[in-house]
Amino acid sequence: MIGAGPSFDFNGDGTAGFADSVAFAEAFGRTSTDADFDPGFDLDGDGTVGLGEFVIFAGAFGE
Ligand SMILES: [Ca+2]
Ligand SMILES: [Ca+2]
Repeated sequence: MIGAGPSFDFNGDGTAGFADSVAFAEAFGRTSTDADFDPGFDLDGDGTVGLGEFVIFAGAFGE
């Protein structure tokens, strides 16, 4: 369960789980200037996929 926080269900299977963590790991470190940047991973909207998302993800994972 993710609760009221941002959704980490990147693959749409209804839970935040291992497959989502893999997708996040692949996106981690990208910025809005990268061609393969996916804003769907930028949960805090700062233009990068980084520490802000990691903190949110760590809190959401497995709940
Ligand atoms: Ca999922
Ligand atoms: Ca971010």
